[in-house]
Amino acid sequence: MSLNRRSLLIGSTLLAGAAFTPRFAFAQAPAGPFKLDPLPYANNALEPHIDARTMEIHHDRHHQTYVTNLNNAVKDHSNVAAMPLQDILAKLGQMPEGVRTALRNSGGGHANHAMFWQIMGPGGGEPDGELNGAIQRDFGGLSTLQGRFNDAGGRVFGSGWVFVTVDKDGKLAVETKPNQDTPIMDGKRVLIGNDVWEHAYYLNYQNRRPDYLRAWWNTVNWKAVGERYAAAKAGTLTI
Ligand code: MN3
Repeated sequence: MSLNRRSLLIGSTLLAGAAFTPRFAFAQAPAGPFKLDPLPYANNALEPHIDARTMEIHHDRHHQTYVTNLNNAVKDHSNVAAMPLQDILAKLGQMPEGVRTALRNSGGGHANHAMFWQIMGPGGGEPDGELNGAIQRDFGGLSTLQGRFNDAGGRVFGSGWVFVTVDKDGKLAVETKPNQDTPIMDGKRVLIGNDVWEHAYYLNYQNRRPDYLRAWWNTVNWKAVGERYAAAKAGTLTI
């Protein structure tokens, strides 16, 4: 290796180290197979429907905690750590008993929130193509789907989620789950879901969950949902 090339490589390594050190120092996340992706838009991108402070706390603290606890749960179980999250969730009954509840709560929390950030975004548009056809076929229209979803989400007692599931034939259905459970635990796939834990809406809406449920539809990114629908039918949708 020439001296110049060697110097260049050392220089690059130092530069890369300098660039990455603050990020690791800030995140303080333990090593593990599961990662928190950054929000795919700015914290304030969903205002006025969801405020920037709620997004920041929800993503950077709540979701990070699920990821941290999930990594902690698998750290002494290398066979589980190597599994895709959707397989862990679909096979909870086969997971090591000592970490099964942690996998359920933190694994479910990671899957639910990763889906949640992905299906929201600014300038959401409206459902089209095959997805729109399925909504017409299974609900008679988007407003009926929204009404059933909001009613179901309003009836969740305590903390939980309301989902639209999609089966491999593309059929849609509304269902709810308590806590951080997900239809993935029943071998199903989630098209969309809304978080009805109070941390998702309390700063702006306090006890007015129905108002949050109605406003939330303004944040749905229908292009992303259409892609999830196509992936579900193709059998490639993971979480
Ligand atoms: Mn949440």
